Amino acid sequence: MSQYRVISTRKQTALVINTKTNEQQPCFFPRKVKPICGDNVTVQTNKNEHVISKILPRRNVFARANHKGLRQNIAANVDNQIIVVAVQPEPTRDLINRYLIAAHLCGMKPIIVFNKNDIDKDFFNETNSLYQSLGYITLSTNAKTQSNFDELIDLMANKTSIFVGMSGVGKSSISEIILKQPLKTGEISKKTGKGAHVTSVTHMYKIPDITGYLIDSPGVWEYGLWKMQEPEIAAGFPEISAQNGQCKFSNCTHTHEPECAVKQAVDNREISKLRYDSYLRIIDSMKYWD
Ligand SMILES: Nc1nc2c(ncn2[C@@H]2O[C@H](COP(=O)(O)OP(=O)(O)OP(=O)(O)O)[C@@H](O)[C@H]2O)c(=O)[nH]1
Ligand SMILES: [Mg+2]
Ligand SMILES: [Zn+2]
Repeated sequence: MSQYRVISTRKQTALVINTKTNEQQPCFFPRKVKPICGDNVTVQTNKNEHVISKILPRRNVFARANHKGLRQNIAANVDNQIIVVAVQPEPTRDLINRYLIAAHLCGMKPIIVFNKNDIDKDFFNETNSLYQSLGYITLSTNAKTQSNFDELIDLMANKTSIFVGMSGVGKSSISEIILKQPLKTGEISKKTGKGAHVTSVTHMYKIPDITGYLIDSPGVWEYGLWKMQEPEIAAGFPEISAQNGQCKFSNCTHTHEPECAVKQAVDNREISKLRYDSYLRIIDSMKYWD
């Protein structure tokens, strides 16, 4: 295990933390070394200049689509993906499912946080039941009164967790509660109801007391999945994966094929129609990259 971990990057410099002493230090890196937040790195010091010489093998990488539909790395060595959604701004309809697909493909444990329950405590009742029935961990929180964060803090102990979600849902507000330190948070624009994109860079923080790391990331309006094939998308739906081997065709995409066990399960109401329709829309959205 390396002694240095990348907190954030900006152009040709990175801020790193010495994981033994907790001291922070800016470093340069050569163009061919491309460190990202969360990377374990080796640092060489000559005179007063610190240079990242090597990135140690990444356990996993959280990514998203760039503007061309290619995988763009966001953060490395992440255990938990904490998906924050709020009563306001309301999540776009496939957002949670897109994040869950990424969690599965990137090898992170997803945790769904329904924040701002002070605005409307019943807003997410059905959504919450749906994801709980699928086996996901869900929490209902309120960052204003700081209520209901004990379970989340327990889940983050000794782990690296990234907060993801739309701008203005409360990622930084929740991070502040966990870190017990102020961060930049912002008002939602009265005009658009959208967040104002307060957090501008992906930044890792050491959590006091519970020895874990927290990564706060800038909000996105729509989280884009990079170009992927149907089986990868299906793998992000546990209820669809559960039907593996049951369809007539072994390469069934569960979209148009006859004798499809998934479509059967939707008809029998064993699989939620909401989730299946979302699966179809996400597959369809891949056309956008062609
Ligand atoms: N009513 C209510 N407001 C909240 C809650 N959590 C956060 N807010 C408010 O929502 C606004 C946005 O919060 P942030 O924490 O900056 O949101 P963010 O997700 O970090 O936004 P970006 O950095 O733009 O991605 C702030 O005005 C917060 O005070 C909550 O539980 N209830
Ligand atoms: Mg923020
Ligand atoms: Zn099928």
